[in-house]
Amino acid sequence: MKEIYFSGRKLKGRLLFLLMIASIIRCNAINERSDTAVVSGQQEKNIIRTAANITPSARQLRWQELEFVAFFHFGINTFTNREWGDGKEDPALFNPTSLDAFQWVESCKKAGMKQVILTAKHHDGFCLWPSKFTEHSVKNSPWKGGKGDVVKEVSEACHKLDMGFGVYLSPWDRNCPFYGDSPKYNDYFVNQLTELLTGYGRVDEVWFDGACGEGPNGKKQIYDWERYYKLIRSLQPGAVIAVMGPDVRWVGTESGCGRETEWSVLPVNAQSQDQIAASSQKDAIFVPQGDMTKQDLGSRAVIENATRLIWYPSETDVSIRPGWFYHSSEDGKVKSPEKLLDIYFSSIGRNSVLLLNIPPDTRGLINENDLKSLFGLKSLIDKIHSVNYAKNATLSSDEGKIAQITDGDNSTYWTTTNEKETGTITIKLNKPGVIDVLSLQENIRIGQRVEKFSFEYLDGSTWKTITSGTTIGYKRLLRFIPVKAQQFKLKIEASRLNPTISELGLYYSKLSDASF
Ligand code: FUL
Repeated sequence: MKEIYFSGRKLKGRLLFLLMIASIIRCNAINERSDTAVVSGQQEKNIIRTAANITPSARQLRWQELEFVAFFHFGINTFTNREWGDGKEDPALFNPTSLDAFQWVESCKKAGMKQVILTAKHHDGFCLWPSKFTEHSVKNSPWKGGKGDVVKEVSEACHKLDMGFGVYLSPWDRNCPFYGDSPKYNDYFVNQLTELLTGYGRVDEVWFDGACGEGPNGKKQIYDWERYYKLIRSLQPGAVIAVMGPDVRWVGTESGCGRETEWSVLPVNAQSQDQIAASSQKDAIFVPQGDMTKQDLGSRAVIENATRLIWYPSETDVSIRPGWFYHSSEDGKVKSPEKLLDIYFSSIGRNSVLLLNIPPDTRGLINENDLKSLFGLKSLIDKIHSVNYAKNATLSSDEGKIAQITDGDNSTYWTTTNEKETGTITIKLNKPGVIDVLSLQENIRIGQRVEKFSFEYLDGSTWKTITSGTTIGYKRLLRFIPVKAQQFKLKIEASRLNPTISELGLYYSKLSDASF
């Protein structure tokens, strides 16, 4: 009895101890985010190991998988024929004759896009919703007798069509009299943000533009970014905050052309960012700083000098027309499907999300010319992806079984064993085939790792290089002159820890003239 009593107490004590340890581990797990890590003072090997294990947050992963997002630049500029309004416009000018937000969103869905972002307020301060905090808005326009709300119409179309919905809210405001009176404008901005985040259902992306044309003698507004971010996190926890935000980085150009070497793990060096992180317990917030236009943002040489690393993936914004807003003079200057396909390869194909602007016209419709190009692009993309020649091929590797890399599920993947940083995948077709596109994906759920790869074909008994690259990330697409062969080989030549490949596609775009 005694014995049992004692061992029972011991067991109870042990259980309590285990529970205590488990709860400590759990607390640490809650506080420890996988999308950021401190690396200051560490040795090179440890920094690379840490970088390889940084992964996207759930909201970043959802966003990355969208691949293709629409930007709608629409507002008072549409009716004044300008790109940057001065905030002095008469709201009476805003009068679309047949606005149909469903047409906008449905067209984007048909084109293969998964989310839209609307310019709820551009630099002119004119609000596309009837904000309580300004008179510069649709409520003082003749459209729908001042009872209209473009944000409502677009958000409802998105929710109905199962498309993501995002808002662009320009911090720079040329109409608001408080702009430059920092605390007062921050309150005004937070009030507007609150209206947008509480009145329109789920919001998936909040886009803060960094542009400000005030110049050296203009108004100086100190934005309370941390306050804005905390508000978004509490009201719309699933939304990514882009550009002047901690989740999504501007690729650094508006040409549609991203970097060939595009890392999603970047350093955050500024002291102030660590202070902000320390003051925020569970969800550290980093105010983006530094020059996003630099070519090398995440190489070993760059991250080795970092104090902290974060997952900070790139978004490529570009307009289908020369301008961001609609101008009838640009009706003949809409980018062709072929040009858009180049952009597709140099953005989505370079580890980025493509944010393509399609500005609705003065009727309040996506213009026919833009639709033609958009749908033209969609058929080119579909044509390329119609057959994945790797799907029925025999796949082998120096690491064994790899059937899961053509299953369309980017969470199943090939990798190496024993910390091997290189590896080879061989693809043998049933009969010789012609290909001119290689599509690769890493499993970013466990990090971005591949640093160098090459792709070869077997010519007789000699392996010859077709193409090569550096980073892969979420997706890497490469085009090349058509090659006819039966055997191909992907060689991962350098990686940060074990490389992964989650999907591999071999396609024939039939877009070049070469005939076989
Ligand atoms: C820039 C703005 O100034 C343009 O008007 C446009 O909105 C573009 C997406 O961002 O910074």
